Amino acid sequence: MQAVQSPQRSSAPVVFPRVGMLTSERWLIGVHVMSALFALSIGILMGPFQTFRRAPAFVQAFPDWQIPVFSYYYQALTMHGVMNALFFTTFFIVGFSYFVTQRSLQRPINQTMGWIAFVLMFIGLGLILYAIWTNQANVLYTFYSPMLAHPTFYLGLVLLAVGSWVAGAAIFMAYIAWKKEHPGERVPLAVFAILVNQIMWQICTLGVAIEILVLLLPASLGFLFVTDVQVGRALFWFFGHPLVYFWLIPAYVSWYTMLPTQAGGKLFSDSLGRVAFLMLLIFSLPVGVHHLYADPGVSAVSKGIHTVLTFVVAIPSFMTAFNVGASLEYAARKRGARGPLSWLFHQKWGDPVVVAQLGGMILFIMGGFSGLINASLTLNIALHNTAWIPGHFHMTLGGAVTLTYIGITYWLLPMLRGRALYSDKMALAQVWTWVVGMLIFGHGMGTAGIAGAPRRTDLGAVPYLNDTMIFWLNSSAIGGFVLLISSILLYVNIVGTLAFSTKPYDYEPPIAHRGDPNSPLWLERWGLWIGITLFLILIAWAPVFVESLNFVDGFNAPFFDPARPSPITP
Ligand code: HAS
Ligand code: CU
Repeated sequence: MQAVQSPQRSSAPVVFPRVGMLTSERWLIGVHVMSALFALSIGILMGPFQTFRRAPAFVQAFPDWQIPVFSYYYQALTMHGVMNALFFTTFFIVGFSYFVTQRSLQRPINQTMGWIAFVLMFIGLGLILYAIWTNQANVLYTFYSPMLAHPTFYLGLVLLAVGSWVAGAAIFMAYIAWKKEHPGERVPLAVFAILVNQIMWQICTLGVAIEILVLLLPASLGFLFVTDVQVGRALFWFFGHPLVYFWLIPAYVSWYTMLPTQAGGKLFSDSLGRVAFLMLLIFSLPVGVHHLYADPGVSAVSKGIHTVLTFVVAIPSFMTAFNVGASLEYAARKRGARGPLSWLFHQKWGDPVVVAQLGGMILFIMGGFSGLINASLTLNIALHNTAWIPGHFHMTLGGAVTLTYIGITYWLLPMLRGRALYSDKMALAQVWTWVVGMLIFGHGMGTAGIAGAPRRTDLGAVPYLNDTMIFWLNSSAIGGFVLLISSILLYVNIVGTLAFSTKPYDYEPPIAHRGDPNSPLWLERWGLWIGITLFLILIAWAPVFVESLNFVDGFNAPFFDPARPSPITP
């Protein structure tokens, strides 16, 4: 990595502060990043072992293979999904959002609120680890009813959500205070996006909060014995789709507001970025039924409405591809790239921070297009319960999002520690093994899924696999093995940076203090955008909940506890 030498010349409003952070700021952000990396270290390790279990070649070679937790399929899969998708992401997003907000607005985040939020989320992590580790929560990261987990699992989720709400409130407060002092000024694009993310999050988590507090927690405490499965699933996916953009937006913050400078250029259009983020706010919420296409309790009309809106929500990502792509092209041409495609090769391919983000984009091209295939109602019916879907989300969440977060970690962690990254070469090797491993894994899963291999099933020893499925499941395990190597490289470098790095930190992250004065101020009319969002939610979701409630006659599905069947099933 190279130090950023000078402010961006061509865009006047952008200035870089000295890095000097208060110790209290460092600690608050540091504990979030470390907790995220801790959750990831558990979740990430479970992944390759899942791929081994699902590979017939592996199961034949090691038929007696047993390691507690790792080899219990649903326990390990729950640990994998919950740690990676819910805890790693949320801790990282909160820590990164604090960093961006306070450095960009040059005002501190309320420390008391920040620490309260952290403690809540951290206790949540502990409770959930207890529930899964003791084999009392084999419900996967989507925790669909009528499966039931130990109360500590749901309490852990509640604390994670409440903690993240407090964190969001602290960010809103910083923005409101900044706005009072800077009337008529544009908020920097990075903070604009963080605000969009927090608004979307505060709205969507209401769905899952109702699901947990009304349907699941009372049942796991023994007060409720029956449920309505369709209502539970609708509440979950009201939250579940915006959740994926909650993960994506911080990665986009880096692609839009940091990568252009890191790559040696500038962002093509600040205003276009703002429009893309606003579209993500407005259209992320009314599309969740694309996860319920195979559900009998939602009408074809509702499915149709959500299909159309799902195609609309992909548009801001196409806009991002254009905007960020143009910025990368600008950077490369500034360095002398000629011809139509040579800009692709003139990137900073030796800088792990840049390469991690470019690698994320390469994976996201596959992830995004597979998402558009999922979005088509008819194609989805053929793919919904197959390995294709994990193929899709490992390219998006495991690819674009995780790799970008890793790229951010490669400068943020050294900055918080005050020491340079332990090894840039190791980081580069880590990024490339991640890209290659994820491509092999995702392609294997996708193709096995098209051939009919189911998802969420322990496949290694089942008798019904055909040769195509066997080949691609084995291939996925090779991808899993490459990802295992990548994960080891990641953690060796993290420990090295924290404990053994002796080089001083010399990398100044590109943080803008002011928004582009050319971007229209009306884009910051939050009341208007929230109003439109709520209106669309009403149109898109009210019929779904009415249909779901009417689908079966009241709450009549008995709960099922996969770990402890007897005490709760009536
Ligand atoms: Fe998805 C299921 C549709 C995006 C995550 N998705 C999932 C699940 C997860 C997930 C976790 O319609 C599984 C949930 C479960 O457990 O059941 N998804 C979409 C669509 C998009 C999409 C239309 N998904 C994401 C993102 C995720 C994510 C982002 C996580 C972060 N997804 C679905 C559907 C399902 C689904 C159905 C349900 C399936 C089922 O049946 O269960 C779109 O938003 C995607 C738009 C993205 C693009 C790509 C743009 C490319 C870019 C890169 C630019 C490259 C450049 C070149 C500039 C159109 C921005 C770089 C230059 C170099 C030199 C490298
Ligand atoms: Cu979705």
